[in-house]
Amino acid sequence: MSAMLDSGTIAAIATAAGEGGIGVVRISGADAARIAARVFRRGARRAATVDLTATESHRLLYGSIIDPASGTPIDEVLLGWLAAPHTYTKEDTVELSCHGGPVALRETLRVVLEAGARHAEPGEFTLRAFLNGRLDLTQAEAVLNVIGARTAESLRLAVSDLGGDLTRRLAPANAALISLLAYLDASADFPDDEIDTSDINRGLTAAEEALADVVAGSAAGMLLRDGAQIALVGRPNVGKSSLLNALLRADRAIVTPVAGTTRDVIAETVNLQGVPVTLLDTAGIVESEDLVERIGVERSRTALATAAAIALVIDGSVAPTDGDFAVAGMLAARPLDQRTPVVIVRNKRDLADQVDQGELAKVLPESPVVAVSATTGEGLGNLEAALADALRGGASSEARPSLISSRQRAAVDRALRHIHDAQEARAAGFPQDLLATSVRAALHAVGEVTGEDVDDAVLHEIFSRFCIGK
Ligand SMILES: Nc1nc2c(ncn2[C@@H]2O[C@H](COP(=O)(O)OP(=O)(O)OP(=O)(O)O)[C@@H](O)[C@H]2O)c(=O)[nH]1
Ligand SMILES: [Mg+2]
Repeated sequence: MSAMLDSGTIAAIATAAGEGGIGVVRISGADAARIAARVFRRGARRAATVDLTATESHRLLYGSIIDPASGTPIDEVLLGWLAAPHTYTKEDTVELSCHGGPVALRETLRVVLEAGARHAEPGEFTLRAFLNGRLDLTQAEAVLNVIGARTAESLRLAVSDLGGDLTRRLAPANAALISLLAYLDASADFPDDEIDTSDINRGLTAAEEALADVVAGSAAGMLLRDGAQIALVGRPNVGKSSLLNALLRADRAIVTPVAGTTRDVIAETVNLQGVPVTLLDTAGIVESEDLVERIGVERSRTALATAAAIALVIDGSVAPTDGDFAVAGMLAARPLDQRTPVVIVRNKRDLADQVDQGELAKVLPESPVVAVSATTGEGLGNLEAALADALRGGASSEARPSLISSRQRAAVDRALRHIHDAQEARAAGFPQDLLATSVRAALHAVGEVTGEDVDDAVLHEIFSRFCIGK
């Protein structure tokens, strides 16, 4: 980490590995202009060197990268000159847009490093943006989520966090805690004065409500970012694999009229109302003598344990069998803390004779029943909505700007705990300095989210998740 905090000029390939139309080598730091001038020759004839410090900022120059040791041209490039402070890092920055071949980029980076830059650590450009005050920590972490976004919805959320929405939503809690602390400190200087406990209560409640509001939006946000797994389970032949294919709109899993077709767990990702969902198609659950089938059933049970929601598939055209009751009973018998929500899927509704499934539905009284046909696609929209609801736990689907990492969530939870401690201390009539200690701890926890109050180890943990060049 100490290497990451030095102020030398850094460089890295900023674009993804592999071949592409263009690839970018980025240089940032006080020496960026001087280093670039050593390896860049302007114009088609590669004759002129440039003095970037005398060049207007935010301009593109056409020319070539040469190896200054031999004069050999390496690539034809566009050089972007971005003078501090209006850059990603707030430092002087040069972006060399090369042809997007791995060798052209590697060679360009090599001569840039030989000319005096140091190879950047993962996330070091963004770390500098943070240390130089261009981004707060919530925005820096949002950069990761913009890059990693898997659906348009999760991208929208990450981009709003990029603009500092989370910090703005934390601001009222921050302000309430600061003024409370000032009040407590001031009254500590005048111990004989009566303090007004209703003021203290009001401050604590305001901070608590602001934080609770942030937490309330976070589950939906985390779901959009991280996605979730949904397991399709049921006895053999009810149409689990057919449903997987229908939801994927692709022929992924093998479907046959033979019971026991699926032997292993098949995982595929779909976009379910903006949530990136991994669907797990499992082996039909039966008592079996066959070794492979037994292993498959075992894996189905494991999938049940990891999934965030379960689709119990039944065949709506026949009366529920002992097999159906066995699977439903197994779901109903899960211990309370493992009761992920279940949606009962009555498949094969295209078949003429639909049979009442009421007795089976009684085994799982909380679960909604959705009728679909994997064959015709009827009812699939309802099924997607029911599954998305199950994942959201009935909470509103509104995705507010929200906590974007479990680290931030843990810090806010900590802040809430300290506020509760303060409330208890006040109610019990404890001395004010004890109260102030809890308020100060709460403020520190809020500061950890935004990065106002964060230590190197946490920074290292966050920025090491970035790719090199970002
Ligand atoms: N008519 C009709 N037939 C269906 C429907 N869904 C599945 N089937 C048929 O039911 C049979 C079993 O389908 P699968 O998708 O293989 O069933 P499964 O639950 O994955 O079975 P296992 O992998 O053996 O556990 C196949 O012949 C499918 O064509 C449906 O909605 N309507
Ligand atoms: Mg199957």
